[in-house]
Amino acid sequence: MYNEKMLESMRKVAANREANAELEPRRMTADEKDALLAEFHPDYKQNEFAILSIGENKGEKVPTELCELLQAHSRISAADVDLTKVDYETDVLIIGGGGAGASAAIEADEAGAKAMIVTKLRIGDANTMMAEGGIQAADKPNDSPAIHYLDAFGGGHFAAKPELLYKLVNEAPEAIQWLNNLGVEFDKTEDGTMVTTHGGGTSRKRMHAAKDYSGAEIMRTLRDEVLNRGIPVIDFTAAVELILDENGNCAGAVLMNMETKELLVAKAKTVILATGGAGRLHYQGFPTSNHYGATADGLVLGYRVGAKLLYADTLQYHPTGAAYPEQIFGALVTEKVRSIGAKLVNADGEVFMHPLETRDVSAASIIRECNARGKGIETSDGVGVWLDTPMIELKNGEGTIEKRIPAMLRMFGKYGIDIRKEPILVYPTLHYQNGGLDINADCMTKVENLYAAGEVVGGIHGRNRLMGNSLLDIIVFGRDAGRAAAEKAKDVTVGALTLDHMAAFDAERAAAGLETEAISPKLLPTYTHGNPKFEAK
Ligand code: MEZ
Repeated sequence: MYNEKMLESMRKVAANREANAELEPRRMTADEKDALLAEFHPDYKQNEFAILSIGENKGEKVPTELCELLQAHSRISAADVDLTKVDYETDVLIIGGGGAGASAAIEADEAGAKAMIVTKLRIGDANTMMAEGGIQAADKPNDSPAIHYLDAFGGGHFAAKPELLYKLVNEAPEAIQWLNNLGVEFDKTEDGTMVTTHGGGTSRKRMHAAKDYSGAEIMRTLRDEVLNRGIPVIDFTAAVELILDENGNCAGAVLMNMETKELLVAKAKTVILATGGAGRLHYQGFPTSNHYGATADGLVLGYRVGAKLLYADTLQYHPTGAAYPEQIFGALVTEKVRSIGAKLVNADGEVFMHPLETRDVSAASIIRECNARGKGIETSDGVGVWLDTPMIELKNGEGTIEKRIPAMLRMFGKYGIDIRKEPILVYPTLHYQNGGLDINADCMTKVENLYAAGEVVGGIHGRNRLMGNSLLDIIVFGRDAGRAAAEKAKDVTVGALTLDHMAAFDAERAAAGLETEAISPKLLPTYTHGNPKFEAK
């Protein structure tokens, strides 16, 4: 357990708790934030990025690990695939079984299209399941989509695509109602009013939650709906290459059975990529809060057929990943812990920042406290700062933690840490890819009939995302993509299928003088003996 130095620091935290609970730390100015980010946020470490030599974003920088995958060789050779033998035929093919994929499938089905989900793991094995603190929607009298827009636009450094953010905030209240009607058990007061809280960077309380397992509750409901509707779900089957038709339109995917490695052909009128994020690439050696399959597959598949990326150089490091004990290193400690009253405290028991700055600013502030100011608490695995959880009950009364954040109580309780009585150690963890595939307001990429929804998309949030806007975007854009792809499918006649883009991409790589042995999509992370926690090769 804790060594003497940690215990001594913990005593300082306890001694200052009452005074710290009363403190109202000031928010940073815009200039202070800019300076902090430039010096301490991982996105600004130039040597961790590489320039793409081929593809639609040639000349732009992306994380080194992603660059390798985007320029890699395919897992298959075109000669291994008989495109005349079609194994599955559908109107709308949805690649990915998380919240965005499930929402898309439900709406495509609702619109009368034949929809089918393929997923390399099982439906619900996705980052949606891991989201904890809530989902934003401006549906209270003191709030509006316009205020929601301003919060998100500012939090994302004014870089969000306006037409996408507009849809996100305007369709949010209806998205909550849709989920509520499907059966999501949102937290409500006795009269049925939804309980809402703040998140980092929100000017109104608009975070709707199901305790601190909001994503799991939403995914449970969506999965039930998909299965109840009888929508086919082909699990343990990965998409390893997209298929175009002779006109250059997306027309399906080559699938690979994850166990037998058998290759299958899925032909479709429209395709939706809903493959999620990339945390398991462990950029810059960070641990991650992401699920096991988050390996940037959709970015690779889309990029190879000519889709464009937007802001692929910007990642989100959630400020509070568990830094101790090592069994849960990097696991998400929901922002809701701070929303309901816990503050971040350094080794000397000092509150060093406002607890609800936006995520990039909060993460950079913690990194500065530990690495430049020497005020972190050293653990066997690294360093962290305290998140003073007992402060929650000091402010809100006994029983609040069990009622509002029971999953946190249980996660730390398993290792003998009672978060009602002791603070916990946290440090930023790789949580979200802010960037991804560029889409238009109809959710279509640059490639005709190829749609995208969820974390694989870039541009909705700009260069930083606010808490709770991801659970929202998977629902809003999942549903929109499902409807749009179903509508489009009505007018599509698929031409002869081809994998010619593979040879073209190989030729471009060769012409650029690029030599690589890398193969993508990665599909699953590799954990080696050298660095069992984060190495993904
Ligand atoms: O939006 C998120 O990333 C989220 C809800 C995370 C959390 O802190 O709970």
